[in-house]
Amino acid sequence: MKSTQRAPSIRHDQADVFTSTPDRIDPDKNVIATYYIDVVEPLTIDEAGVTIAAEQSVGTWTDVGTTNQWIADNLAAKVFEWRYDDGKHSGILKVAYPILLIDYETGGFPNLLAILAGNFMGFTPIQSSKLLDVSLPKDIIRSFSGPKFGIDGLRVLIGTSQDRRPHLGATAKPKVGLTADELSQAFAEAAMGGIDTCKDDETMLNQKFSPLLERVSKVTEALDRVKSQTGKQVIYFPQVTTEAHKILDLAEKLLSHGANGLMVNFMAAGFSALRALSEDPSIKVPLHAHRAGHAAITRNPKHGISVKVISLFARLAGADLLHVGTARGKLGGKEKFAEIPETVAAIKGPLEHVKPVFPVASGGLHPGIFPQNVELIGKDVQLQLGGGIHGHPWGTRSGALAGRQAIDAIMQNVPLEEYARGHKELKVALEHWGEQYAKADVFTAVPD
Ligand code: CAP
Ligand code: MG
Repeated sequence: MKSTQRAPSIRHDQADVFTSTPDRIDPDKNVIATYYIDVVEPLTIDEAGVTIAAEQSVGTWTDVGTTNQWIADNLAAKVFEWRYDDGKHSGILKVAYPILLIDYETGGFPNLLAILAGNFMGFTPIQSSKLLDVSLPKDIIRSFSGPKFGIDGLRVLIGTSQDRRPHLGATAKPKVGLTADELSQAFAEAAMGGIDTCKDDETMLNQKFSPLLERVSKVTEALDRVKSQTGKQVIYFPQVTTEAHKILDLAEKLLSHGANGLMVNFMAAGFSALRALSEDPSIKVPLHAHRAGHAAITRNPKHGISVKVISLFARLAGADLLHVGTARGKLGGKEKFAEIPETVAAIKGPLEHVKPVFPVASGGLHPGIFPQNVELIGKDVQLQLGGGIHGHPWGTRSGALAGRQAIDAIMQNVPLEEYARGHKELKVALEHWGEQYAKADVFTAVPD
């Protein structure tokens, strides 16, 4: 078939098919992606933008006879704004993808990702490229249910709707190895100390030394026993992260064994796994979204997908709680001090009908560095501690007590050291961990 139409291709002499001006881009009719790109000379980023718009929509490396004018007029993505760094070979680029191009209804996240972060990321002349931000038209946002509980729903479950204090979460430590009995004892101790939630660690699933269903039954029973003494129901998020074809079945088993929450690592299982759980009407418990491994695609400042974008997608996919990083702790470089507020805004800010997500700060936390974390993230934060609870010199219960005391001090605007004078578990925690992760060294970042 020989086309008589002018065919959209990636050749720059036909760039007008794939370029536009900002005033002609309707954000209700286009997905707008912001990229950082870095290209080989003599290519400039705006020329490369044409290549991206073409490859990711209706062009390829040559004109093809199978195309037609309707395709060019309605489906071509368009580069419409760019900002050079030094020279013209790196900088920021905005591309608009017409909504008609995207099958968000059947294809959902896989289709969005294949378009927004697809083939071009490996193009020979584009040395690096990072999807920094995405703005979605209302019609696409409306196709996602988002979180079932979100911030307010979790606060109702936990009983903090009035005081709106930070929540305290415990993570199983060691990462793997405890038997079901040992872990249920540890979580019961943490519950006696005042945690609000507890969760498996992200590499635990159904290892032989701790069969998953037995673990869920035992932890649930232990937390129920604590509730009969304290009146407080702690939420347990066992891990449900598994293969796509097994995840709903596994969720059902965990729920039938008493789980009142579920944890999924959406970076390993995919956004669709999280969405499958959140949009299943029979799953009526909150979802803790872990992101272990995100750094493989987010950490390089010049290549990959930003934390902000993966967090926005996790919100759309239905995360009730989502890891956002820490203001002090064991993970992340200096870029996190800009990244975390942006991410928190993306997961809490207005987004049509989609509920705000509860941010989780995790990784090397101990009570002595709670204030910096609350200052950066806000009081809507779950302070999530593994080592910082189970590593307390007096044991897990004291670790949890110290965490709750630090939260009380923050809520009363009292410096931790002062509050610790009347609260011995906090005092011991502050003495034990001292300035670990509080000050800049090779193991932690602090703002300039
Ligand atoms: C924390 C943690 C979390 C990370 C995730 C861990 O344990 O359970 O997986 O914090 O990081 O295994 O390291 P500790 P992020 O409290 O003992 O450090 O939230 O940045 O995704
Ligand atoms: Mg972990």
